[in-house]
Amino acid sequence: MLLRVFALVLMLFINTVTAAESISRNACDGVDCVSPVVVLDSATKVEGENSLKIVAVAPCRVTVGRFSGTDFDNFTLKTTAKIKAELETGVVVLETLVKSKGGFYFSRAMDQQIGPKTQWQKVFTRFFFKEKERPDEIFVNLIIEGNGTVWVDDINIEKEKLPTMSEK
Ligand SMILES: [Ca+2]
Repeated sequence: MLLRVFALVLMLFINTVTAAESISRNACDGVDCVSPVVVLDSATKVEGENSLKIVAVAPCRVTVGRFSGTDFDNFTLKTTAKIKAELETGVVVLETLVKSKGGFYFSRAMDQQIGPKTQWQKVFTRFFFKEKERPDEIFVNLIIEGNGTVWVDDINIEKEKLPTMSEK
């Protein structure tokens, strides 16, 4: 009996709470509210014709490079990128995200954070692969922990052979 009364009170409470009034709405007919915005920038770059300019109004993670996997055999995957920041707040961190056997694994350059205001700087991450491991896909991401503008250019994926016991 007590349980029934409790259930009735709970239902009345839920009905009262769900009588909400919309105060703002995004009909998703445009991209004005989308962040970050990524555009090509031919004026601010370190190589080639453009860089990627990312304008974020809120903290976010954005993929700026996507590479197919390769066979690794006792190699280290080194990702390098050049980054420039004009953030209002916070920093930007380079991240390598590896998709392998259905899972995602990351390496972040936490010791090389860029920002809030920094000129072009080269940063890197390292990812160690054991023998016969093969990443399906490699993603290069920027984690923007703040808001403002970030540029990225000249992203490279390198394979570094680890020294063998006889080379050490
Ligand atoms: Ca470029």
